[in-house]
Amino acid sequence: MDKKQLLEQFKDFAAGLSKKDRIAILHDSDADGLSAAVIAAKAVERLSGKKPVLVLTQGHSPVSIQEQTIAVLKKKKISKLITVDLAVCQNPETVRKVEKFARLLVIDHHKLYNNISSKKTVFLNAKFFASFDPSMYVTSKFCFDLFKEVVDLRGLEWVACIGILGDSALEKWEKFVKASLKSEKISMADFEILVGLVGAVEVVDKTKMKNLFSEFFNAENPKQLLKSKFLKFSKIVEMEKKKILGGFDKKAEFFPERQLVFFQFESKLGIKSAVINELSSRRFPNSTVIVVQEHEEGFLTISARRQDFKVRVNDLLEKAVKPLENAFAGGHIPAAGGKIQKSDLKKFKENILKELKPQKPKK
Ligand SMILES: [Mn+2]
Repeated sequence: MDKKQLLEQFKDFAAGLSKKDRIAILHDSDADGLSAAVIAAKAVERLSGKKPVLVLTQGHSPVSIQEQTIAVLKKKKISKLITVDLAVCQNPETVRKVEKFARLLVIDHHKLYNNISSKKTVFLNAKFFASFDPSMYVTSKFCFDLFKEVVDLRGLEWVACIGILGDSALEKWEKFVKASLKSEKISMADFEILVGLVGAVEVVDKTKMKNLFSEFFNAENPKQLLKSKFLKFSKIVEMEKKKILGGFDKKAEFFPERQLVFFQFESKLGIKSAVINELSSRRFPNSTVIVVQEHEEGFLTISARRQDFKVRVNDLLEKAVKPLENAFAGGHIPAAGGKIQKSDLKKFKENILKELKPQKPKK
């Protein structure tokens, strides 16, 4: 679809927001998703004169707008729904269900599965707007760029920065992030602490995400968030991550001819993203890294990373889980995830090895 046309649709949606509307924001629960939600909520408040009546996240599942969420939206009489950083286009039928009672604005940068644009839905995928890989056009920055066309968002650059760092897109937005560091008089390390804070709430107690959202929404600057009451969660996650990575050298499997690192571990915390991000960005940027963690009874969650883009790990995981029952996968070229039955681990591994062609050793 034409970028100019889409921008017009977006501007119409934004101009149509009013105090009479009951607006909800549904966001992914990672740093990019939360940051995008904060930016969208600020824009909604400034455009309509009223805060969104509902800001929510969901648990991870193959369906992007869950039945439970739709029920809540209905109950709260939502008339407009904005979703950010969720691959809603994977399940057009869920969008059609919401369209029965609300208009939608979908802002996302995940892989494009279906064009869900309709009379009731404005569908903005970063793919339509970026000349580079959309995984790098993180939703928080995309949201910021869109809404700043229709409302003054100056001073909220730092929120977008947290999403940029969370989705490993610093390389693409270095100038923007450095300018924000300077104007907020804050260090990169402090920004990283805030990224970790979102991840820690997601991992330790996701029900507190709405409280964290409020902290972000009400913060006058990022420095205030360095006093967040949820920093205690960050400590818990850091300790657990250290413990798990301590067992890495013993437990990891290496397939150098396939540039693959495979690591399975156990933890009570859903910590695989923190673990794999550390492995992939610090230790194996030029390998495909796959991490498997026991999740709920009988299931394993899977994550894959490839920082140099030489393997499309979303396609890799999708292909590897396709023949498996009760499994799903999806995401970006450099970062993807999913879930499989525990009994299918061997098959999953075989499928991965089949998909990854052995590389000639580098001279
Ligand atoms: Mn994202």
